[in-house]
Amino acid sequence: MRSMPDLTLYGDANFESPWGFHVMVALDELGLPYKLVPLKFPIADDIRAELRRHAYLGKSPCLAHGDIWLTESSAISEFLAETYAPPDHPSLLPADRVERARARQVMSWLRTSLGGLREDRPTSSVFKNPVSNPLSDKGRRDADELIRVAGELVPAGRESIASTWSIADADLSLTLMRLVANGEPTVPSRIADYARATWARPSVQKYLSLVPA
Ligand SMILES: N[C@@H](CCC(=O)N[C@@H](CS)C(=O)NCC(=O)O)C(=O)O
Repeated sequence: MRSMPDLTLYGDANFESPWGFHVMVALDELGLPYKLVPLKFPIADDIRAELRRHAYLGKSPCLAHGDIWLTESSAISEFLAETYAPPDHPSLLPADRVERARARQVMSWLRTSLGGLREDRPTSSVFKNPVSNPLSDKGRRDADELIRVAGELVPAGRESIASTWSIADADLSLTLMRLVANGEPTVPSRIADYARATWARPSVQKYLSLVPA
């Protein structure tokens, strides 16, 4: 019998971090059990010191895999994808080199852009309480750009960016849900359906079931 991996995730106690979402969905997609240590922000000094001691950065999410501690959500999911790879585990990233590069492009873009949209439509409005305030000019521009890019990335009739679902779809769908869950009328139904398909995955539904009210 294969031994259980020794995995501990230091994650956001409020379940509002898109990066925590990314790692929890990744762990669940791979079928990996883990212990969750919920952190309140700002991170307490003693815990930050412990994270820094092991992972250099005192940030969340931080995954401890035995004595390997990592922060930065996409570094964590890439490490998990390589450590728990097919055929024993589902693939977290596309098998095809070019599709994998595209998935990484999307993940990197979503971590460094669309700040106006993230501010206007925080994850709390997706996971907990929808909002109805109008988008700011920056939020509107970000929303239009997101809709344009998603429309090009996801071919008609497909529920994933690549030929198979990948963890980049979790990130893109969460970003789209900032609009869809708040009733934004300009999201084409094909793109809203794409985001909702990821939302219906057991990994995402499990995450949502853990979000405190
Ligand atoms: N780029 C990082 C973002 C990590 C991050 O900003 N984490 C925040 C919480 S969402 C944090 O740890 N804040 C506490 C701090 O910086 O002191 C990732 O993808 O994991």
